[in-house]
Amino acid sequence: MKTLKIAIQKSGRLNEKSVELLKNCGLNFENYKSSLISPVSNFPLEILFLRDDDIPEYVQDGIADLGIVGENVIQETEVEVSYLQKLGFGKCSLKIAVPNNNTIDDLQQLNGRSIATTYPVILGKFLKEKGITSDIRTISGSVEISPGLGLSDAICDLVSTGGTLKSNGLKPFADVMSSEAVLIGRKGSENEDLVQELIQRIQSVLRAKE
Ligand code: PRT
Ligand code: ZN
Repeated sequence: MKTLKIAIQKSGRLNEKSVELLKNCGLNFENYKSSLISPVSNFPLEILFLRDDDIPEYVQDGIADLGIVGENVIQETEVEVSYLQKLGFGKCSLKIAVPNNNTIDDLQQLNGRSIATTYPVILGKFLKEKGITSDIRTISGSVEISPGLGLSDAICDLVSTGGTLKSNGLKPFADVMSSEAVLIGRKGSENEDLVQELIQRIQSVLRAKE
């Protein structure tokens, strides 16, 4: 029989909840921090532990049949995958934020301004839809310190509690997208019996939580 592969985050904000969800589905596997692949002893499934950024492409290319990753990462990588199930954790929003003392109060005022982000694809599409031309500065992290350093007028980053914005003297200004962890599959994988079986187990775990 075929063995499915599911890719989940190795460490980070989605790791623990992803492992918990799979365990609650009755899947038995070891969760060693050092291993990159863990076989499931009671279901034809292997778990791949990866950086979240790599998960959408692994699934698109069929190296993994399934993946658990934030919608923000899927949209940013522009892959062709099937959305199978929203999972209800890892909730956050991608927001544009500006310094507290800034008088920008209308999206159009972002015209000609610079915005630092690690999400240039999603931000670029959002601004284009609104007819705004800003200078998108792609950086790889610590986005929230960039206005204070004079590197940009605004930022576009993920927000959950809002604490990080606050402690960096920034205020949310516009919502770009909301996101949560989702189960994705290789295109067409949803027609396979094993994938259906797993989706059904996940859905009953989610229903039991309601
Ligand atoms: O190592 P790897 O590449 O796998 O992980 P990562 O460091 O890229 O991602 P990680 O673990 O930080 O986040 C994984 C996913 O969790 C994200 O892609 C989102 O889908 C989701 N998520 C939910 C968040 C947040 N909430 C969140 N608050 N991801 C990041 N943040 C950061 C945000 O960037 C900012 O720095 O937390 C800070 C803001 O948090 P608050 O609570 O102060 O608003
Ligand atoms: Zn990442």
